[in-house]
Amino acid sequence: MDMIIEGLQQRLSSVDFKNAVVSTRHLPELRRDFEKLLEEKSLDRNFYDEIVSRYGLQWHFDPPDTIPPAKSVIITATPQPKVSLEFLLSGKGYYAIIPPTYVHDTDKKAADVISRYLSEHGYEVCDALLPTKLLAVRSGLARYGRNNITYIDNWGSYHRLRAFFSDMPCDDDCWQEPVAMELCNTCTTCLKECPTKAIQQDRFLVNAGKCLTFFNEKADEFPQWFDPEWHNCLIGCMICQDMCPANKDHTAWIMPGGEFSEEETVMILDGVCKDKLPSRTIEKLTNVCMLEEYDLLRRNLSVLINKQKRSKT
Ligand code: B12
Ligand code: SF4
Ligand code: SF4
Repeated sequence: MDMIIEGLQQRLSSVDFKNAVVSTRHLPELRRDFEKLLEEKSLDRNFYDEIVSRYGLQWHFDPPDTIPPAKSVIITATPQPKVSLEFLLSGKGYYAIIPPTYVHDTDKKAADVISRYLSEHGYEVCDALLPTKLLAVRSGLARYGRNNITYIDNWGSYHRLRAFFSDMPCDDDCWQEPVAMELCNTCTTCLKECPTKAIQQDRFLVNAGKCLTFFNEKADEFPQWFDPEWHNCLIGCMICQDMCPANKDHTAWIMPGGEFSEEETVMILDGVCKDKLPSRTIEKLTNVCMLEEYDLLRRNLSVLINKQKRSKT
């Protein structure tokens, strides 16, 4: 392996990141992977347009010109736990889980470490908006689960991915066909347990238009067919990850993320405008990256609290 790339790996691993580096010459192939899904209609174009506009997915299949011509893509992964929040209401405590990957403060850490290291060698770095799961798997850093989420040895799916462009050359890489975990050949747990049947036998790609996350990450009312009992996290869903045997050593990894007083809980449930929240509430929500999702919390939290109330009676 190139000495500079090896040094980068060492620097990142000293702060608990794993990484892979691939050449930008593979980007047309990544673009083709996508176009194929649209051509085969595994991905409905209208639905995908909605996803693109909701998440601002203007993919950088052509690297931006903010740095000298990019020659490589660096993909990083860092372990991440679930975060648990407690909300007090009518003298009782209600719990809400934030799945791994929603807390994104590690992105800046990855960028800083890479940027510092590469500048020592005369190279630059910038963010890359690319399909990170596909990149992680094609670079050999991760493998897909049947649930469409990526898995990394020792971390399971409890990790956050990120991608960066650099002008650092990378002539030799481990670019490969996408692979799924061997365990998925004999397991159908996620297929059976997904409450909305978004994971299907006849296709690998998750049916994103059925996934709980698709609904609880947008502010509209839940659709008629949606059973509120399915909702299991403050945002997103953990069923296909927590039921997965490849995650058995990680599912209990939960970090406390803060407690919200009765007054704060009522304010959230009443949908008090974000800028009218007390600074301590803003701080707590910011710490777990939930201030940016504030508009979703009123509905999502109330569904969770009602579910817990039902199970307590
Ligand atoms: C849009 C989006 C969603 C949408 C739609 C997802 C989709 N598949 O279209 C919705 C809202 C449904 C969603 C849900 C979730 N998401 Co999301 N999502 C994204 C986002 C922003 C873009 C992903 C995208 O468009 N992918 C397009 C699809 C086509 O790519 P793909 O899923 O990798 O599909 C490839 C494979 O299917 C492969 N393939 C096809 N056939 C076959 C056959 C075989 C055998 C194999 C091996 C592979 C293979 O080819 C496809 C690409 O060509 C990314 C961020 C990013 N920059 O990538 C996060 C991201 C992928 N999401 C993430 C997460 C965590 C989730 C949730 C688990 C959220 C949660 N905890 O509640 C759920 C999981 C749902 C699921 N089971 O997949 C993480 C993934 C982390 C990880 N370790 O995998 C990301 C990277 C965000 C992050 N901040 O970290 N998500
Ligand atoms: S639950 Fe089973 S099939 Fe699904 S991702 Fe995990 S190991 Fe694979
Ligand atoms: S995140 Fe939930 S709804 Fe989406 S595929 Fe997994 S289990 Fe199904």
